[in-house]
Formats: sequence, structure tokens, C-alpha cells
Amino acid sequence: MPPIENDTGRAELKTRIQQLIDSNPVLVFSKSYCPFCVKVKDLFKELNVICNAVELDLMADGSNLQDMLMEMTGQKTVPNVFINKTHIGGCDKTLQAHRDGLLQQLLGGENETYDYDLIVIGGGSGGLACSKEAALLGKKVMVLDYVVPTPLGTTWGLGGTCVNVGCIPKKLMHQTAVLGTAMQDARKFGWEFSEAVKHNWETMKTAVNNYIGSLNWGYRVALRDKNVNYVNAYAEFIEPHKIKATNRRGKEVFHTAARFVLATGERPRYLGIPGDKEYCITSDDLFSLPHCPGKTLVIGASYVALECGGFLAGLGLDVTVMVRSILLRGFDQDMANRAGEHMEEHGVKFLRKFVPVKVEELEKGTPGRLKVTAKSTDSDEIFEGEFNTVLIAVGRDACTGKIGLDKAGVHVNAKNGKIPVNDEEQTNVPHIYAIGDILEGKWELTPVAIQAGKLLARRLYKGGTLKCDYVNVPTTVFTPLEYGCCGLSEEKALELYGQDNIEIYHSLFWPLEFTVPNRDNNKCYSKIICNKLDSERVVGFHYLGPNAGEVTQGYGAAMKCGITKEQLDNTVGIHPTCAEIFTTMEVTKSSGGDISQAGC
Ligand code: FAD
Ligand code: NA7
Repeated sequence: MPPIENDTGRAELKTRIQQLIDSNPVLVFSKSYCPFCVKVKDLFKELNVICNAVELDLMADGSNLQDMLMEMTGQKTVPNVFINKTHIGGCDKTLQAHRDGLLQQLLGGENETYDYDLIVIGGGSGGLACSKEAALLGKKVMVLDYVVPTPLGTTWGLGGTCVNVGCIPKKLMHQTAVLGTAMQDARKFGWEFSEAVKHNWETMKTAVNNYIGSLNWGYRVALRDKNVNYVNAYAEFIEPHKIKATNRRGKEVFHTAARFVLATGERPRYLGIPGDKEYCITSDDLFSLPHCPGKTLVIGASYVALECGGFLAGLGLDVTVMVRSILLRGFDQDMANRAGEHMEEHGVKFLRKFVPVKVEELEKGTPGRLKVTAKSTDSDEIFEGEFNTVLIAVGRDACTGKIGLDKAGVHVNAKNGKIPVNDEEQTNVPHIYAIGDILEGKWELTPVAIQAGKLLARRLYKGGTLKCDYVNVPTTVFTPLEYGCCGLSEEKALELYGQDNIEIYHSLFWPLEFTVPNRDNNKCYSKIICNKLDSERVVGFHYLGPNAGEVTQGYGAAMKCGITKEQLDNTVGIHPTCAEIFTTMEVTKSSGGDISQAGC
């Protein structure tokens, strides 16, 4: 078609283009063969955004449109992209806008109105931190939290895993066990109490759950005070900017938001063997179990398994841990085995290299009697045993399968259900973020989820630039002898730096408070791993002993500051404490020298 010469024709063409721009949220003037146009169209496809492409090369008056576009936008080339009536530009500019977040802002519709600025799915550690921070920054925020009952019907209140079925009840029950040991020690220190000491599960359970109830209430009040709209309903995406919220009675309500944060956490995994969901419990049931679990089999050797097995044994129960391969996969194996040995020495039985095959009910009751059949992983041996309670602790699955992520276009790792994000916790869909336990390759810890949620809100709404730092995160496993660590395991350090480039300093020690009761002599252990190529900077910190969390926290801060062995040596210890051991370690592992501690 020849170029349009007359004014009327040109005005009509301009109106036609303007109408196209006005009526399409995303419009791409394109040419079907152009690789840059394909790239841009693919981007929108990936973002699950409907993109209307006007293929100029397939239209009779395509070149006239291109000329008019030049007049209207100053750009002759394709692709020529418009979002919500805003001219973006070509391929490079569109990709850049995607990286900068401008695209999502425009797609999110500065022009469109949503019910909320931010909807957070999941009111656990991460979700609550993020929603409160965003509301403090003046945004209109909704948080949805809904607990799907366990197969046995256990459910709980607002606050997520940590408060209800994780850190809080776990630490309180660990403390119950620690007090039991302290009572035995107390006699050696001269305390006289003649009556037989016994533990009452129900009293502990009620006290712990009352405290949890107060935390649930506190969270509700905090959300109300900060003007976060809390809804007790299950959320799932039905469109990239729209969710369906279904409450306990099945009532459905729809909400839209410019942005979303996914913080749905994880739930315990089951074994998929006969009897597991019918007769076994998980940590989700244990902390509110109405009756004492009695003789217990713990299946799995995760930190959850060892912590629960540890405190149950500390309450005086008969506990067996069934281990498929190793203890505490992912943690320093030297430390994991020492923590395990201590448990074994204090009465916990370990059934190693076995996996369960079926669980049958022998007798109902509170607790009842269960028969467990297991098979060896390296022989034909079959184990059969009777227990009152079977606690499954074989890992946790991310709650990402039933929240409509396909409708929103969010990528999930199909193998483990985890969500990959960039270093700003942004998913592949620019207006959807994810934090906490559901993240691919990140720490599954409460303070990490909180930090990520808070900083994300500040970046989104306050111009913050700080990102969550996932390196050198200190943590503690609350086994009977507690294990605190920060940085690399010995295995990982060897792999990263090579044997020749690391120096390990270690020592056994005997806490003063253990000496009078004369227990666990030289069972506590400290170890640091140093990078010889970098002034013996400490890259791994490991502590097995009392109050591990308290000890590790401070050294974690020192590692953030890049502490070296020399600086540790120059630090004056606090005497008499366990933590001081790190200021006096002289024996290297490579020397094979004696590391037992005698005297103070
Ligand atoms: P969560 O706290 O799990 O919160 C997710 C919330 O979202 C839940 O309430 C869930 O019901 C809700 N939800 C899920 N899907 C939907 C939906 N579609 N709609 C609405 N709501 C939904 N960490 C530590 O730092 N220290 C410890 O000592 C420690 N001990 C632990 C002990 C145990 C036994 C367990 C299981 C965990 C422990 N953790 C510990 C880990 C810690 O609890 C988690 O890392 C933390 O809770 C993760 O926070 P989150 O916000 O990602 O998810
Ligand atoms: P983990 O650390 O993945 O632990 C799962 C545990 O359960 C582990 O000991 C597994 O043994 C064991 N397991 C898994 N499947 C089975 C079956 N079928 N039978 C017996 N035992 C089994 O899970 P968590 O969720 O507790 O920990 C998550 C993270 O927190 C983890 O990354 C840590 O860094 C901290 P395996 O070793 O695989 O033989």
C-alpha cells in the first residue's frame, strides 16, 4: 500500500493506532520474523500476561502504521511496546523495564485499581513480619493464614510453624527435659527432695499450649494495631493479580492486589506406607498430644527427629530413632555423630540403616499400641517392634502445590516444590515475591524468614536497598547436648578450599556445671575451621555443649565481621564459661594432638 499523503487518512490511521493502544493492556507492534519481537512476546508469555501483537509485516498497510508510529513515538523499529497506554520502547528497553520493576509496576496497573497494595499468603514468621512492615510503611495490606488440619485433625492458631508447632513448643519441651537433668544434678549440689520425681505430660502440654495461645492472641492484636487486614482463610491464585480465599465454612471471597508475597511454609512429609497417616503422628501433632506418647519410635534423623526424640527421652520415655542413613544430613557429620553418641549414652536407642514398611494398630488407646515393620537398607533383615507412638520426622514439603501458582505463572521446582527467587526474593513473575521455608536453597529458620520479609517490605515501599544475607547464618539444634554452628561444615570446607588450605582447631571440654554431678566428662566439643589462604579467617564454627544457641549467637556476629583465629586468640575469655573455649583453642586437628581438657 502506498504511503498516505492526505491529512484525513493520516488522522484516521493515528486514531486507529491510538484505539489499539487504549484498548489493549499490553500491545506490541511487531514483525513475525523479528527475533527481538519474539523475545519480547516470550517475556510476556513467561509473565503469564496476555500480549496483543500487531504483526506489521503481515498487514497490507503495515509500513504506514510503522511510519505513523515513528511520528507518534519517535521510534521506527519493532518491537514497539505499550503497557497500559504507556510507551515502553523496543526490546532492550522492555527487558530493562522488567529488570527495574517498572514493567511490573505498569502491569500491576498504576492505572488499574486493586483491593490491596499487598496481599501476603501465609501468616507465619515471614508473612507476619512482611505484612506488618508494609502496613507500617502506609500500605494497604491483607494477610491470609489458614492451617489445614493434620490427618489426625490437629490444628492451631495464627503465627505459623515456629510459634505453634516448631521452635517455641520444641524449645519449651527441650527445656522441660533440661530441667529433669538439672534436678538430678541438684541432688549432687546438696538439694534434698525425697519424693520420687516424675513428669506429668498433660501439665507440660497445657502450660506450653497456654503460652502459645497468648502468642496467637498477641499476633492478632499486633496485626489489628498496624491495620493489617488478617483473614483466616485458605488462599489460592485464580489470576496473576487475584486470589480466592476460602474460609473454614467453605465461603469463597475474591481479592486483588498489586503485589503478592508467598510465605506458605512447609508441612511434615509422610512416608507413603500403610498405616502412616492413620496411626502415626508428626511434629504437627506431638506438641499438643493430649496424652503422654509413651514408648516412642521416631522415624528419620533430621534435626526435628533428633530434637523430639531427645526431649522425649529426657522426660523419661523409652525412645528409639530409626535412621535410614546418616544423622543430620547437611550438618557437619563429626558434630552430628557426637550429638548422636551423647543421646545413645543417655538411653536413646538408634536403629540404624532401617526404613519402615508398614505400621499396624494392635490396640486403640491413649496411647494405644502399634506394630512397626521395617526393612534393612543393606541386608534382608526385617525389624518388627511394638510402640505406643510413632513419630514421623522425615523432612518437610513446601506448601506450594495447591495455591494456584500455575494460574499466576510462578515457576516452582517440580522436584521439591520449592520456589526459585532472585536475590530480592522476587519470583519469575515480577509482582509476586516469596520468603521463608518455601524458597529454593535457602535456610529454613524463623529469623531468616523474618529478616527476608521485613527487608523485602522496606525495599518495596521505602526505597530500601538492603537484601537478606543468607551467608553465615548461625543456628542451633536442640539435641540433649545442644549443637550450635555457623558457616561451613568440615565436609563443605574441605570441598570448597581443599585439605591443604584449611586449618581446624578443636577441643573437648567439660563444663564446670557438669563436674560436681560428675557427668559427661569431655563430651562437649568445640571446633573452628579456618581458611589458611585468608589470614585464618573462621569459615566454620561448631559447638556441642550447654546453651549452644546463646554461645553461637555472639560468635555468629563475630563471623559476620570476618573474625580470624588471631582475633579469637586476642579475645579475653569469660571465666568460667563454656564459650571461653573458643578463645583458647590451640590443638589443630591435623596435628592429632590430645584435645581432652583437664582442669580449668
Ligand atoms: P510458616 O511459619 O510455616 O508459616 C506459613 C503459614 O502459612 C502457616 O500458618 C500455614 O498454615 C499458612 N498457609 C500455608 N498455605 C496457606 C494458604 N494457601 N493460605 C493461607 N495460609 C496458608 N526455626 C528456628 O529458627 N529455630 C528453631 O528452633 C526451629 N525449630 C523448629 C522445630 C520444628 C519441629 C519445626 C517443624 C520447625 C522449626 N524451625 C525452627 C523452623 C521454623 O519454624 C520455620 O523456618 C519458620 O516457621 C518458617 O516461616 P515461614 O513464614 O516460611 O512459614
Ligand atoms: P531433612 O534434613 O531433609 O531430613 C529428612 C530426614 O528423614 C533424613 O534423616 C532422611 O534420611 C530421613 N528420611 C527421609 N525419608 C525417609 C524414609 N522414607 N524412611 C526413613 N527415613 C527417611 O529434613 P528437614 O525438613 O527436617 O530439614 C530441613 C532443613 O532444615 C535441612 O535442610 C537442614 O539443613 C535444616 P536420609 O539422610 O535422607 O537418609
